[in-house]
Amino acid sequence: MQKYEKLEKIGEGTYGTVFKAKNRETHEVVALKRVRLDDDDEGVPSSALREICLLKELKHKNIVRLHDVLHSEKKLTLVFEYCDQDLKKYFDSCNGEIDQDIVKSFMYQLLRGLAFCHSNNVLHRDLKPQNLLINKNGELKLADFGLARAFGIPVRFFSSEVVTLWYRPPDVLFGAKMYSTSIDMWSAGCIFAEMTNAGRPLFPGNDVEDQLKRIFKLLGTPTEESWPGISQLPEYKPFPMYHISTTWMQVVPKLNPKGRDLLQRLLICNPSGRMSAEEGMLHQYFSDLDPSIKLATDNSLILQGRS
Ligand code: Z3R
Repeated sequence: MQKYEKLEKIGEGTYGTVFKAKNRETHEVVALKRVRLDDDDEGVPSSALREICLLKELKHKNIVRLHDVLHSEKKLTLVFEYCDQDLKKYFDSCNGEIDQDIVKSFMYQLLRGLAFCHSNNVLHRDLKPQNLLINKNGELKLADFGLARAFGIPVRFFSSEVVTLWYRPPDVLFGAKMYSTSIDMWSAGCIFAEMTNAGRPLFPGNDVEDQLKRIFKLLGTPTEESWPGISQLPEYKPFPMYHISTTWMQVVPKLNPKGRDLLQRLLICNPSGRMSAEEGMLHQYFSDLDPSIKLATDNSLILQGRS
């Protein structure tokens, strides 16, 4: 750890505090994340270490680079690429106004990062504005990819703050354990709506029941017909049959019709009906995206070794 000079604290993540730091030799600025595990005495499980070391090979311009994994005295510190701010802080600086061309650029980069990870069988499982990082030049990068598989998603942060349910899909809220890429696509939809509304969350639920109620009031309550197998999910419970009474125009007034179409294809209760990241990038909404964003050379790289 002498390799890095710790600077200011930049956030409280799901697994521990994040600090800005400087490499004493190269002067490179990085983000240090000290991972606190439930039972520090037991040390870091070898399965988690293996997962994390694979993440070092996940290299893409829309994924925050994991430079190094420091493991000593049963403690784990992850050394990440530094970015200027997270999307939540960016919203705060927008004062309720956000340029819809910036939303389009961010959404495209979010889908491109997701498409890359999903094509390498890596899921995020806890996407939210706090782990979408942006740079002054308008680049968006996804942080904390793959950490949920390595460490699990706790109910509370180590700091006892409650982990948000706002971006969680209905299948996971009903206890589904068969995680697939569709979990991240729901979160991407929630974040898309939040971006177009300059930081107002779409489904700010207080607990699992309230979260599901908010979703079903907007999208209609799913049935065995619209979602075969729903009633067999481990924590399924019936909900009143809500009728759709709000239009997408009311929900996302700043978003154009093509954007509303993309949003509706992401926010589908039945996970098998949700659009994939690859399909999302090809959606008509992006037909007039600034070509410099679309054309930026795909310098993605991943070493083999993951089944
Ligand atoms: C890697 C993993 C998590 C984070 C990283 C890098 N950088 C973060 S959080 C960050 C957050 C801000 S600036 C950099 S903030 O000032 O906007 N909270």
